[in-house]
Amino acid sequence: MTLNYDNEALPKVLTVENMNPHIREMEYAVRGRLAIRAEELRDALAQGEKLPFKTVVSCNIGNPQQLNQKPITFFRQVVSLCENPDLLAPEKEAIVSQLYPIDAIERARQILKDVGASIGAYSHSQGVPALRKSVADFIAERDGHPADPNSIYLTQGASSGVQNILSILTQNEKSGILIPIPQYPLYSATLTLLGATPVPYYLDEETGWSLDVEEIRQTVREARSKGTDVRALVIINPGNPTGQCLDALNMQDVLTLCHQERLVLLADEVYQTNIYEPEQRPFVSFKKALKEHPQHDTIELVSFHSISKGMIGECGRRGGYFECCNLDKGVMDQLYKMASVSLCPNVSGQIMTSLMVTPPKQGDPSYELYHKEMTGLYESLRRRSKKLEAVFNDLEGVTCQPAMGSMYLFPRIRLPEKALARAAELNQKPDAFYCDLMLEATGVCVVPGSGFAQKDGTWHFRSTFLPPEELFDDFCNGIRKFHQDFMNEYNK
Ligand code: DCS
Repeated sequence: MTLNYDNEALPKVLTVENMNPHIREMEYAVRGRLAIRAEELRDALAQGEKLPFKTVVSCNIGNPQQLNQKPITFFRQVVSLCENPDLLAPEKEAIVSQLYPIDAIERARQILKDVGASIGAYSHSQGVPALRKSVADFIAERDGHPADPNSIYLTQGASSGVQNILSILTQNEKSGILIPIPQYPLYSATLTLLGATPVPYYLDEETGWSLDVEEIRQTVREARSKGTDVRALVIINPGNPTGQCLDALNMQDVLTLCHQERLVLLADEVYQTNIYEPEQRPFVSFKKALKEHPQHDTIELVSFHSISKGMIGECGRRGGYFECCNLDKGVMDQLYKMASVSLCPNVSGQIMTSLMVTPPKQGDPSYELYHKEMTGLYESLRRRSKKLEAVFNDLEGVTCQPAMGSMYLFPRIRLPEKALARAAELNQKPDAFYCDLMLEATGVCVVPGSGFAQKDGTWHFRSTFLPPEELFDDFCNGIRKFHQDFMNEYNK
């Protein structure tokens, strides 16, 4: 018998046709086709190709440090000492104390003690207990209500927490999860992967992307009458891609709805410090709102936070947490089993999560610089959000709600008939057509609204306002000129 080792002749065992169909069907526009094209253009520029622009600007993703945002000094000082504990040896003290403030050195020592072994060792599957305790203390101080470290899971970004919670929540294809439209596509993608059913509810653009509880109730009842087992409600607050912040009264109504309709509430609060109208619309966590609700002992809530956003922007480090309230004890055990299969979240991400929740305090040697960096970044983000919003609202056929929070604007674009016809000819959605042309003309990569879903017949795109302030005017002018040229071309 002769064995055939000729690879060419053998069909592949695994093919796109026989792979997991849920993965094939999954879509994630934030890093989709346009982002891939942006990388090609970046390579072309690096190789000296002449294009109508000098740089590619990735406004498709909330990834601040990719756009030159500086990391917070204190956080990096502590993690660098944790990564290289040799620097903490007594004989190095004289040198190291010249390079690092004493509170960074002390903090690193404390963290290494808390972690116990090397940070290269697996930790507790839920996250290092002492680091979880620091998260619990932060929540208690933020909300004025206690938090239990045993109800907290440290995670690799909020993403892995959301994925785990959606997995445990869904039983089969009838299991339905209410997601906002527009939504952050982690939710739709994960539900596709799990073979469960997204149940869309719509945010109202005209009223600043507000959420109508009675409309959600109708949606639940309708979905249930058609056989969908609606189990949970996802709320992204502040919103992505829409930037709205919920008010406290509205939140109480949401909790009442969850109680009456028997829904688990998933509160995605990763943008909780990106709040740009704090007097008018301060951030209120759903944990705090829950504690002030008559059904505070029964409503099941999971809330998520991350080190990727805020002024920290440590996206690549993959850290975050979720807190569970009022979940069934048996479900909590199963959740622990799930986490244990992945052994543990990465320890560097856990350390950054603990630093996010225990920054230097007033009076500490690092406080002044920390405070200056944080407020500088915050003010700059706020200025950039207002500036870009004004630019969008000034464009012909464009309207844009302000970002009360988050890192994004989601302008609505009304495209001329001729542009709609051209997009149809190319078999493209009109917003994708517009965003493609913007990228090719300006190097600015944004995401078409269709990647987040939107009300039928409306078209949008999402842009971050993260390009650095010194380049921001050029960035705005590029968009302005592109839009004028586009309208001139298609309005003729
Ligand atoms: N939830 C929301 C609402 C998000 O916007 C993101 C990331 C996440 C969760 C997950 O982030 P981490 O896993 O990093 O914590 N936002 C993506 C986006 O829209 N742009 O950048 C990433």
